[in-house]
Amino acid sequence: MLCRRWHSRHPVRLSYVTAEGDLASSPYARKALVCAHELGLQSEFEVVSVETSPIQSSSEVNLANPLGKVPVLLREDGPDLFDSAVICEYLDSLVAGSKLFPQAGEERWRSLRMHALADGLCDAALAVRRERNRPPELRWPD
Ligand SMILES: N[C@@H](CCC(=O)N[C@@H](CS)C(=O)NCC(=O)O)C(=O)O
Repeated sequence: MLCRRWHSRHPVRLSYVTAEGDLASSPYARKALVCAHELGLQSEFEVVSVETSPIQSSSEVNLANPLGKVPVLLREDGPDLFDSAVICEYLDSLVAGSKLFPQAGEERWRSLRMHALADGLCDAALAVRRERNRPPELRWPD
């Protein structure tokens, strides 16, 4: 656990991967944290750092998310939430009047389109990192 600050207005825990001291090596977790910052909610959370990957599972993460992936939002007043897109929308719903994700109309499709683009960038970043972590003799030449 890296951060034990706890503000109970929104009793939730945001859980994400770390590696070598990097606070948010998961791009999806980083995206959710950006939403939390944009909404002014960053100090409302206790952030828990958990190592998880396809070859190293975490029982804490598995309990909260049957897919075994981070980020997960642990809530005391409802089921834990995943994945990052759902967490981002949930965080948005906590702030009255501030809508990163408008509920209807063309603005909603615009924001969901941008979110899909962000997820695609996360997918690409993860694919690059996984490839770089493979032994050199097992990597694709380019
Ligand atoms: N679609 C998910 C993807 C989450 C994801 O792939 N997280 C990775 C870390 S970047 C993970 O936990 N991987 C563990 C595993 O694949 O077992 C989201 O948006 O939250």
